[in-house]
Amino acid sequence: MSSERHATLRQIVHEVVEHTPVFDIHTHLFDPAFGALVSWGIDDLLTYHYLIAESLRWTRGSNDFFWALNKTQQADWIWKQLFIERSPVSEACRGVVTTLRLLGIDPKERDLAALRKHFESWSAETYTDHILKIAGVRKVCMTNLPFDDSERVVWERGLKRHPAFVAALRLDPLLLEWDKTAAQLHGWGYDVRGDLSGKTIDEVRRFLADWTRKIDSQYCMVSLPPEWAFPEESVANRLIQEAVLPHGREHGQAFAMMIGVRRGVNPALRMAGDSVGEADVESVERLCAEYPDNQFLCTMLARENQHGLCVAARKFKNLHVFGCWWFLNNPSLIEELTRMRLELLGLSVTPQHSDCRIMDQLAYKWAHSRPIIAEVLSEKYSDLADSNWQVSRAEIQRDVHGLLGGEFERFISR
Ligand code: FIX
Ligand code: ZN
Repeated sequence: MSSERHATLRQIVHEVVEHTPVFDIHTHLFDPAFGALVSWGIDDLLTYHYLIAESLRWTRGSNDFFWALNKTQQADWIWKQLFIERSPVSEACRGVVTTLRLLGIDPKERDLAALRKHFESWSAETYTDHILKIAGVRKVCMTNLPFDDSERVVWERGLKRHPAFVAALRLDPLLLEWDKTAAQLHGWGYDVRGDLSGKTIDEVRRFLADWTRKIDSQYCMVSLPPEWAFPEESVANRLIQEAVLPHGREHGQAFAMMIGVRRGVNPALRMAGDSVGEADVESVERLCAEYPDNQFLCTMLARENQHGLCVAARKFKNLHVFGCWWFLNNPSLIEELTRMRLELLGLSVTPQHSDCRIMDQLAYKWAHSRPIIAEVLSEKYSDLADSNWQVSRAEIQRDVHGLLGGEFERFISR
């Protein structure tokens, strides 16, 4: 194909990827009906835990001074460290600058007090709709934690849900902190015992069924440490095998595993103190092999695991790989992973989720990922065109819809 036709194809692919609405399959955002739990605006953007970790690198000694500040003061301090005293080149810093641009705010005066004014006139509801439009996001999946008191009361009180927000049931406390969670479940009227005896498994299944219905969950999920192994005798594995997977088969809930996080490696950073470790892909393969009637979603945090995970997904059709999680959500790694995944898995993958915690971040995270996905995809279409396989615009639109959430919807509805 001539270089001119390659250029036209590339332009069409970029256009299609830019304009295709996304289903963002894993975020920590809340439906605006959750009120005070919704995070948005410049102070929340600046106090994102990625930026806390980056800014505290410029200090010596204890971090206590930072934790003693209120949110506005923390934002002031981070702004000074990462945006005034040096240039904001990291991906998380660049995200703030991109967000301001997409909101139509000119940051060139570098005046945080003036920037704050732009966020004053919105409510959580109007702001959410504004951001969804700017980001081109059609559906947002939350991470829902009934074990968290402030979230549970909202579900129990009842809420009028925003049409773009769907729920997913997060199971970390159930699977990883069973002793504490058993006491909680007991207090809510589930007849469970710490040693899993008696009616415990049935009662955990009753709890899962109750909350799946209450929140209309799309899937259930857990984050796991790199040491997680299957099979292996552990409370988490017993609960997975005897409660979560039977529940998944009965209620059509895929089980998402986010593997490779080492929590609290530096407790002085609080929620910014988690790290990464290489995990065991073979455990994922063994789980998929033993439970062919369950659907598994998986993302892994270590770069070293990405190739093995793609190969595992080639072997098991009940395994769907998603996202460039957390420390992988950087342009160079998104490109590498997306290329590897398309080459090994074709279009049966969800290349990206945003993991946003602050509503505004939807704008930058997708604005940063879309051109990379488009570039890799257009390279693949160009290679095909060299052998005279021309893709039509409609075919490109079909493919991109699949990559940006459509394929995920098909996978979880099987
Ligand atoms: O466990 C998770 O879902 C992680 O994504 C978060 O806990 C993490 O803090 C995060 O925000 C990563 O992007
Ligand atoms: Zn997350």
